[in-house]
Formats: sequence, C-alpha cells, structure tokens
Amino acid sequence: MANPLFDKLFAPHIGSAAPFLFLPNGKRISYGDFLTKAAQFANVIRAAGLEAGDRLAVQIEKSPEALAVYAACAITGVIFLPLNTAYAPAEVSYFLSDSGARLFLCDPEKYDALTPTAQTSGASIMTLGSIGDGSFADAAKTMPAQFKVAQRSEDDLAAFLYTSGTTGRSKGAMLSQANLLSNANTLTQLWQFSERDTLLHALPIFHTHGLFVATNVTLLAGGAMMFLPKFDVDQVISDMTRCTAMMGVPTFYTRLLEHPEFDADLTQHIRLFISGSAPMLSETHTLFEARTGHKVLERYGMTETNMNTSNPYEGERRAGSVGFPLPGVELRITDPDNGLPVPQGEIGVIEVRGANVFKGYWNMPEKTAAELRPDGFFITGDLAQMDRDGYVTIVGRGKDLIISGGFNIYPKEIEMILDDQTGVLESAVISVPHIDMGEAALAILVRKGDGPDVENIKSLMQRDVARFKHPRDYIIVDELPRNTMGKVQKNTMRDTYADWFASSVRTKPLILK
Ligand code: MCA
Ligand code: AMP
Repeated sequence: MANPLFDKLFAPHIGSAAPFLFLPNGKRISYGDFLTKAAQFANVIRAAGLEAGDRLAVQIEKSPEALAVYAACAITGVIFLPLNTAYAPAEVSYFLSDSGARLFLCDPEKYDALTPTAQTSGASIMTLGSIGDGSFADAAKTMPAQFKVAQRSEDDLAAFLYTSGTTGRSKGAMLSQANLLSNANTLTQLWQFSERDTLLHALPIFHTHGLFVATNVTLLAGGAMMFLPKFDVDQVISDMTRCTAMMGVPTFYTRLLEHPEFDADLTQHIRLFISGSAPMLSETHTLFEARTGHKVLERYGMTETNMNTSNPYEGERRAGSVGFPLPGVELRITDPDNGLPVPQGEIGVIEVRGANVFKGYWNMPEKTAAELRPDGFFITGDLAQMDRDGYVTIVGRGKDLIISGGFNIYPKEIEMILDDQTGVLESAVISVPHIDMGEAALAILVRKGDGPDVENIKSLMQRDVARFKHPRDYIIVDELPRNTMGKVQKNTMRDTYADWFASSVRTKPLILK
C-alpha cells in the first residue's frame, strides 16, 4: 500500500529513538513516540467516521500534539486544514462551512464559544489542548498504536490552507501530496538540511512557513526542532546556542537585533538563518551581518505555491533579492496587461509553474481559472524584476495586500466591514510602514452625517475579526483622493500617511478636514 506523504516524511522514523522535538521545558520527544501518538490520533479520526479525502479543521495552540494531528492526517489520508488561532468564531464559521469539514478540533477553553459555530456548519467538534488535554487527546489514550495507513497517490490532496483574496472572500488552496513533497525535497537539498540539524522553530504551524517549509524539511532530513510555542525573543535567545538553523519572518530578525544581548557568540552554532513571508529590508540584512557575521538567506513563496525562489546556500546571498527560481520551478516575469514576458530587467508580475503549484481553489473554479493560466503558470500578483545574473527582486505587489509581521491582511475584507458602519460613507484600508511588523493597516474613514463612532467599530472588530487584521489606527476625512477616472488613489494615501507609525501609535482617531 502506498501513501507517498506518509512513506517519505514519516515512515522512515517509526520506532526511532532519535530526537524530533525539543521543548522549552527541557523535555524531548523522540520520532518514535511522536509517531505512536500520531497513530493513536489516526485511530480517533477514523473512529469519528472520517475517511480519506474528508476535511479535518483545527484551531489549536501550537504543541507537539497539534503537529501530531498533521501526521495523523497523513496516515488516514484526511485533508488537514489548520486555522490561525487568532480567528474569531465568525471567521471560523466560514472556513468550516466552506470546506465542509467533518471534524473540528479546538482548544478546550474555546469549546463553548465554538460549539454553535461547528454545529451550524455540520462539523463534529472535539478538543485538543496544548498540554495534551481535551476530549480528542483523552480518546486517543485508549487507542492502539498501530494503524493501517490509507492508500493515497501523489495527486491526492493533503491540506487546505485558506488565503484571502482581493474580493474579501477567503479561498481554500488545495495542496496535493506532490506539492508538499516536491518542495520539501528541493529545499532540504538546497539548504543542506541533515539529521545533524536542530531547527529553531518559533513560527506558528497553521501557515506554509512553519508547517510545510520548517516541518517537512526537518522530517525529510531526519533532524530535530527546538519547538517553541511562539516567538518570544528572550526564549529564542536562550535556546539559540542549542540550534543549527533558524527560519523566521523579518520581524523575528528585527526583534533579535533590538535585543541588547543578541550578539555573534549566540549565533556561533547556527549554520543558516532563513527569512521569508514578507520583504526583509536591506538594512536588516546589513545590520544582521554586521552583528553576527551571518548573511540571512532570503527566499520567497506563497500559500498556493509553497516556495518559489531562494538565495543560494553556497553562492552570493544578495540583500533585497529573493534569489533564483528553485530547481524544478519555472519562473517568468510578465506584463500584467497581456501576460507576455517582459524584456529582461523590466518590472512585471511573477508567474510560476512546477510540481509545487497547487491544484486550485476549493469549489471556486472561476477563481482558479483567473489565477492559473491554461499553460499551468500561476499568476502570483507579486511585482518583480530579474537581473542579468538571474536574481529576482520583488519591487511591489500588484494585489491589494498588507503583510504585517508575516500575516496577511486583505484591505477589502476590512473595508467591507467598515463601509457598513453608521457614520461611514466609504473607507480605505492602506499599508503603512511599521517599525516592528514591517507594515501595519491604517483605516481612512469618510465621514457620513455626524461621522462614525470609532470605539464602536473597535468593539465590533474585537468580536468578529482576528486581532492581527485590526487597523492600528483610524483617521476620519471628508473624502478620499481620486484620479480623474474616479478611482480611489491608495498610492497617494500611502504617501500621505507614510510616517503615521513612525513614532508612537495614537490612541484617539484624528480628524482631518
Ligand atoms: C500579533 N499581533 C499582530 C501580529 N501578531 N498584529 C499585526 N500583525 C501581526 N503579525 C497582535 C497581537 O495579537 C497583539 O495584540 C499585538 O499585535 C502585539 O502583539 P505582539 O506580542 O507584539 O506580537 P507577537 O505575539 O509577538 O507576534 C508577532 C509575531 C507573529 C511574532 C511577528 O505575528 C508571528 O509569529 N508572525 C509569523 C507569521 C507567519 O508565520 N507567517 C507565515 C505565513 P494586542 O495589542 O491586542 O495585545 S506563510 C507565508 O506567508 C508564505 C507562504 C511564505 O512565504 O512563508
Ligand atoms: P501568503 O498568501 O500568506 O502565502 O503570502 C504570500 C505573499 O507573501 C507573497 O505573494 C509575497 O507577496 C509575500 N512574500 C513571501 N515571501 C516574501 C519575500 N521574501 N519578500 C517579499 N514578499 C514575500
């Protein structure tokens, strides 16, 4: 019986005493023990009535158990659907209904709040806490540690990851086993991961970066991870000397640089620092090298494609560039108006094709068709140029997207909520530079009548929208800048408010005449 994802990532480690996860409390979990837990989880999933191809949604804190659910899905052929722990019940509700999830796992303390959500969408609900508590974990205790692995092919789906769109409605990116395995193979080789590596893992495990890039590479190489619940700069600093590699978003690196104790000595055992998910400023690259002697390796990817480009491991790593297309990934830069390749050196949209590119958006054939060309190239929406040496540099985004601390905020989703509020005629949510998160969302509200009650809007956001998506400030104006065609000029607003978060964040909305 074959199941490539399981066979390549997990099967080689069955019964192994080698360490897989090191935890901050000093505990270590071997590969063998991790897979025993995963097999027991697989039996619970099967007992709950799920079959290969069904969806299992999880919104649980990062823990070894949470990762074992991913492994259990590989064993059962069930499609893994991780959700950001910051999502509010109203947001979770959409993901459960849209995906048709059969089972939903949440943290025990969120059980009451999320039970109506699960019921409405028709999913069963069980709980799994970060200390291995909850009804799912309890059910696993009495389950056998053996499981008959589901037969699957590389074309079968392994995961759904939801990604928002410029229309404001989230789309489920369908990722096949081949999508994940091809990228894991390429990255493991390119970045030279081996069983001697311990990866400092402080990323969340509900996105491509922390889940697939970090975890699949470690599994394939047979290495270990220092598995931290979140990025806490003091914790990261205290564990760094035990690790050989780190992956992070640019905010990780700027926060390390701000720490008075962060120096070259702490990084002496690390052979590779990798950054991605958001642009890293050239200045951060330079400061990091000056402080530690390490050149950060920057790479570029997307939920729909996994990783597409990387700076070289051995060659020149260029600050501000995302490097070369990965082996097996075809990359072209095209004119957004006609889809034709632009002359070398000119700016266009990145399109990619390869085994890494997803299967399409769940139940959205028209959106899939709009973003995948008939010849199989995926239109990323990222604007870039390629120099004579083949290095790709991202210069902007053709899509209206804010990337804050590595999390995506789609302005349209927030604008639709703001436009519905009393006293708001229309709104624009724009990206403004932020010293810690790289970018932050700023809301510009056009007054209607007496104008909006910003405190009310904040309460509504608190209830219905994940915290990271909240505008960090609100500005009330009489009108938005428009061009002669009547189109709202977000570029003009981005320039006007570029320094908004340069000093401190205001607590009261500012009214501009
Ligand atoms: C937390 N908050 C945020 C963010 N994170 N607000 C905006 N943007 C964020 N990214 C909220 C908190 O809820 C909190 O709210 C306040 O901001 C400050 O929190 P703080 O304690 O400073 O934040 P943190 O908990 O330390 O988190 C910051 C973080 C985290 C470590 C940068 O966001 C993070 O781990 N980001 C990584 C995201 C990631 O993995 N992205 C990969 C996507 P309050 O003020 O109410 O307390 S995959 C991807 O993009 C592609 C495929 C790729 O190429 O990898
Ligand atoms: P997501 O939708 O979370 O998969 O985010 C993918 C987006 O993150 C890409 O389309 C890029 O806009 C951005 N991104 C990822 N890595 C980088 C990078 N190294 N530099 C600039 N942007 C990046």
